[in-house]
Amino acid sequence: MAYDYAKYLRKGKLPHIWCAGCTYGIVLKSLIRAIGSLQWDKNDVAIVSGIGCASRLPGYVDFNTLHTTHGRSIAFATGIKLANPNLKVLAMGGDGDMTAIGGNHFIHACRRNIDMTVFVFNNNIYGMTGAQYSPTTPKGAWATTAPYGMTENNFTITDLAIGAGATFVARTTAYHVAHCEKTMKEAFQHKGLSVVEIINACPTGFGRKNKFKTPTSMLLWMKDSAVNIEKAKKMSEEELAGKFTIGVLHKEEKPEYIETYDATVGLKK
Ligand SMILES: Cc1ncc(C[n+]2csc(CCOP(=O)(O)OP(=O)(O)O)c2C)c(N)n1
Ligand code: SF4
Repeated sequence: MAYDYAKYLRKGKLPHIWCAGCTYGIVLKSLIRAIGSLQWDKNDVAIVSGIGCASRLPGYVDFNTLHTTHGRSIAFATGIKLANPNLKVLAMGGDGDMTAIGGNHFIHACRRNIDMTVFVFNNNIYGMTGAQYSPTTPKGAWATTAPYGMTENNFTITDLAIGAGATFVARTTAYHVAHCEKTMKEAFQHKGLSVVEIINACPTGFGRKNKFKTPTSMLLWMKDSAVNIEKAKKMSEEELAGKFTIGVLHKEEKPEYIETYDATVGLKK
């Protein structure tokens, strides 16, 4: 039987604005399935985004949602969680939103270990504003602001998150739909700050100018380049060249921010 996505969608907000071949729609469906299978009440979920193509996503889903300012979703989400710790809070945004203008909020959320989930939709570019390079644009890649090729070194989002103290860090892709849903679920169930980098395709802004002639070729690149972290442990450096890992890359238990705060100021014994 087909999955009933409709009960989680705001029909009045459709059709969506994403380009044909954009993978954000695939990820939106994974998100709905992940939350649906956890059987969370819609009213208990708050989804917050900044600005960008990725950040349009909460507008289409029927939860408590907030579309905020560029790079500030984590700050708003932190406020929501502090005001109502019973809510399940998800902050989401593109690589530009989360690691450029919102980079400061990102690292400090990881450091604090507040109990919420952060999804970074990494399409290697600023999609919405016309393909300017972001902190994840690979060296040498074309962008409107790097017409001769990107010269800066790029972030590895998951390394950044682990280094800053996030207690659950994972990577998945829009191609690996079942894996994406499973990883989202695991992140939601983790107590503390969880970060999931989701590799996405922006055929309009990135693909067609970076040797991906079709949206399909971008999905095939994800299929061919992703190696499960468990398998990667048994592979040599040469075998892993040009590949990236998917799966849970880091997981640990650490005191959660709100519980620590409440105990420290005497709100909870
Ligand atoms: C303060 C501020 N600076 C710049 C912008 C312009 N702006 C809107 S979206 C965006 C980039 C979004 O890129 P990314 O977060 O990677 O998301 P994508 O569109 O690729 O999903 C920028 C620079 C803005 N809205 N506000
Ligand atoms: S510009 Fe890129 S990220 Fe934005 S909707 Fe189009 S394909 Fe998707």
